[in-house]
Amino acid sequence: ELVETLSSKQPGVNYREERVPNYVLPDILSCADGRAVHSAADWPARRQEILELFREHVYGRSPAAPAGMRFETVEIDPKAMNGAATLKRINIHFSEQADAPVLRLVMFVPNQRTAPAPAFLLICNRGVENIDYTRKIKSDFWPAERIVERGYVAAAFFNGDIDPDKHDGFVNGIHGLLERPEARTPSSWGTLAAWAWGAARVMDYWVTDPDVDDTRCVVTGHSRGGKTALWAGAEDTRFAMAVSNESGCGGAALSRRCYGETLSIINKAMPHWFCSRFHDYNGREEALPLDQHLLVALMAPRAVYISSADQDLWADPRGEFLAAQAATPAYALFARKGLGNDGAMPDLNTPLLGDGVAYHVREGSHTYSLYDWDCHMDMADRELKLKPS
Ligand code: GTR
Repeated sequence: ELVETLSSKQPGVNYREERVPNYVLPDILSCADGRAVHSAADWPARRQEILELFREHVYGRSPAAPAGMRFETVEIDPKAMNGAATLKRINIHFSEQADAPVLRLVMFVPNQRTAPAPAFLLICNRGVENIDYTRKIKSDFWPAERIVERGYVAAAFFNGDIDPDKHDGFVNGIHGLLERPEARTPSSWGTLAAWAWGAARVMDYWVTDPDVDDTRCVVTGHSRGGKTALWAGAEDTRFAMAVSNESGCGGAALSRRCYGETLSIINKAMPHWFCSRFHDYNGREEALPLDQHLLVALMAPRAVYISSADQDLWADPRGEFLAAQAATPAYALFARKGLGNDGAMPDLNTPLLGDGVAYHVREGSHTYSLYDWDCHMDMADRELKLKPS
């Protein structure tokens, strides 16, 4: 029924499984020169090759942190959330220029703990109000109280602090600060890469913060934020886990399926998100030297969680599941089972918490819900806190 409605509303967008083209996914364990990857010892070289493919063809190449970066403590309130947490507001500065972008990191550190705490970092793409540090505005999009209750630092920053979510010719935000537009190439970083770069700068700060266990940090995001979280986890291996909620096209969903949102649609609507070379594959997904299962594989052997919503067909839940599953060979190199299921998509509201890789599809529409957060934290509990499962 949903397929019928969507198909009639969006002619030209495929919502029918039987119309998914036949495709062959690039092999995770075959190097460009034809050599096969046999063991964990072979993985770093192959991983580097895959990472370069994504930099070159999808997200673009990002610069290093600027030498002048500094961390400013704006506020510390040890009695936040009725005493449950310590609020820390940290501004990450990239330059002394007056108009330079500033990443305003919000953190609630659980007060009930005996050691540095593991952390969840949300790359917030839904406005600063959803990460309100005064807690006057609360939303399931960032259930900070619940995250703290479960023993994690609830941390977030607004993506717009790093780069505006519009096609401005890359003259504003961090692009404007760190590069000259005329020096851009087809593989220069786009806006998703810039947001992911912001997450890495939070990690730079966290390694200096004794409240945070920097070996147990999770990067997460929803939709465009979920695409970004996967790329952040791929680029920065200091993240022990990445979570992609309903990230869809250019995130967890396989591009070759051309189901729901496609490359042509996304690159036209959001020309600033990816590197310009990605646009060369509009309508020619089969020519891509990669697909998004390789992005999931870049997390191996670290943990990754992919989640979908059954009404969010635009993001291709099945394509997201198949990418998570297709990453298994990379995990197998480390004697990890990955999703480790029998090949079928799990039932609705039945999270599949595998060994290193997790997936769920819940009932409902396109949003980051409390249910999603709880499942993601269940997986983090197992993968990072080593609680008996
Ligand atoms: C849409 C876009 C999706 C998804 C979504 C969101 O406009 O087509 O890829 O990222 O925005 O971020 O909510």
